[in-house]
Amino acid sequence: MKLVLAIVGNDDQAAVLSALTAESFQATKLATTGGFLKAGNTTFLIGVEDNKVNRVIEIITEYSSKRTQVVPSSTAMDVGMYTLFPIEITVGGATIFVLNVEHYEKI
Ligand code: 2BA
Repeated sequence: MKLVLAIVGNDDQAAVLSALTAESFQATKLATTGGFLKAGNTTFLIGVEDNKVNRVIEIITEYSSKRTQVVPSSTAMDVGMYTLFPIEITVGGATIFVLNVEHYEKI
């Protein structure tokens, strides 16, 4: 058995959790904070049989993979006015650890 520990962005956590539970994977969701940005993120603990680890990673990748998004940005013009223009930013992504589980039981 393995423990998949996945850190995903808060924007993606609901979709990841829905997809995991739709396929009957059991997950625990922790509210966590990134050490670098000090912004909230979500850590999932998912205990699975070895042969299902790849499917769990596929789901997490599908719903939290890095993608680009176009958002409006503004710049000041010399005449004291602002103009809006679109910029492309990268959002999403996940950090995944797979740990061996030495012992597992439910009491
Ligand atoms: P990511 O590498 O995608 O990491 C996203 C979040 O995943 C991290 O949030 C942290 O909560 C977790 N994480 C990533 N790698 C980890 C590891 N080896 N062990 C435990 N947790 C881990 P933040 O720490 O707030 O980092 C946010 C983003 O800032 C990172 O995105 C990375 O692009 C950048 N970053 C992090 N540390 C950096 C550093 N020392 N220098 C430059 N950029 C850094």
